[in-house]
Amino acid sequence: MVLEKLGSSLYEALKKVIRAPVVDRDLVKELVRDFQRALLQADVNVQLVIELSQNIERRALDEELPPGISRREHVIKVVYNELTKFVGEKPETLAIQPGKQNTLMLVGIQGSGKTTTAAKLARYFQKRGLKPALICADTFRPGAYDQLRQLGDSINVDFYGEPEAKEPTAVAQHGVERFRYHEVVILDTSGRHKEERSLIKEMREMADAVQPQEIILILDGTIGQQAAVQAKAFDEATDIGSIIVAKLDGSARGGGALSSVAATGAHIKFIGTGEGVEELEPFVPSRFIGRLLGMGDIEGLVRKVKEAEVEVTEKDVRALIAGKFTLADFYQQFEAMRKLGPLQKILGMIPGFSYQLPEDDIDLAEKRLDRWRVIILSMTPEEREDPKIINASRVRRIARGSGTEERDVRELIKQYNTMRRMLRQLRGRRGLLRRLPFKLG
Ligand SMILES: Nc1nc2c(ncn2[C@@H]2O[C@H](COP(=O)(O)OP(=O)(O)OP(=O)(O)O)[C@@H](O)[C@H]2O)c(=O)[nH]1
Ligand SMILES: [Mg+2]
Repeated sequence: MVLEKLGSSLYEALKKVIRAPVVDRDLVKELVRDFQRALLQADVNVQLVIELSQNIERRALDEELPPGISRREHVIKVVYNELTKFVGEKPETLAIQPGKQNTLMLVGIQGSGKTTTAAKLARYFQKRGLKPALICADTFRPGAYDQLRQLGDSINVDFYGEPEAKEPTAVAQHGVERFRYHEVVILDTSGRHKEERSLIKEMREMADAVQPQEIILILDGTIGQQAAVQAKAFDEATDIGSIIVAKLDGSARGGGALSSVAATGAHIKFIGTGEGVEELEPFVPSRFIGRLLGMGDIEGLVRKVKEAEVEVTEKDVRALIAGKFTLADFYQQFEAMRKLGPLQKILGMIPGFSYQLPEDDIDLAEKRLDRWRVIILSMTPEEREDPKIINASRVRRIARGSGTEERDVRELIKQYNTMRRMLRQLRGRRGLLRRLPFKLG
């Protein structure tokens, strides 16, 4: 897999920095050269490679070190930042309004992966509790109807198509009408050769007729830097809202496709990583970079660099470990966690103690946090001080009062108990505070 191959060569390059006894100018230059080689081999655009490596070199060598940060950590942080900037800072998702019909129209040239991606998207939304439907508006390729119907059947998603029809726009309209109570209606369209005017015309006509919430361009990741050219051409012809890059498994040119499309400022929302319906991943730039760079070690180091910038005083730590740790404290910890708060720091840095705070998509975590806020607000002060007293009937009352489900309330209490147990264990370890591997106060 190319991304892994690119990743492993970037990682090998970084490892030199991690292991070197001293990080000096020569080593940084060597790192930059290794990076250039790895990126060029993965088909990343030369101009981009030059820009990226110049930025890394300049910042790694010239920037002043923040207090408490070694040159080594600084270089790693710079590499991580620059790579993240390179593919986009923030993850983007498709905006779907639950309870409404959201029509997504997939377009792209022949064989780019539209039909497969249609089914993957349906599966993706189905797993998130939304009601999807699939429409085959490809009247061009024989077999298109059966292909999508079978995919729909395999994941139990409603399907509409007209095997004998000649007018794709009419089929699309009928389908969208039929599925007016479905939340995510996915329109699979036909592909042609990229030069064909008729494809663009058909696309426009259909978009005018069904007014999709979003037109999604499916690009084949194996075409490398050409992907950016295609993205531009489609974008000029119609209102492309999002991009999905398919076939990023197995492709030797995946690095080129992703980086060049990202560089155009287009919104890549998912990547396809296999033929199966599950093989669709939200495109999260930072995670992608983490993976490219060999994950664990690097992320840990980057985190350490960031954490060093968060102030934790010895008093905070003592209070947290020795204190009562009520539900209200717990809630505060989660709020703080959004900013990489002390608890994560303390737990994460203790040798042999690797509890990870739940790390969902940031989005989900924030939704959960909002839910916990209303749940905790619906408790009485006694319950907040002493959650042990929350029995089944109290759970019911709290759920009703906060407009949540009983299982949400129970989940909150469970998380709280886990964390409280851990803090108690910490308290039991003698001399812990002295052993903490970071400076306090
Ligand atoms: N390895 C891999 N193969 C994929 C991926 N997505 C699609 N494919 C394969 O690519 C081929 C074309 O995919 P389709 O989904 O039929 O492409 P399409 O754009 O609908 O093609 P037309 O309808 O002919 O325009 C199929 O063999 C798929 O199995 C992916 O992410 N990884
Ligand atoms: Mg198709």
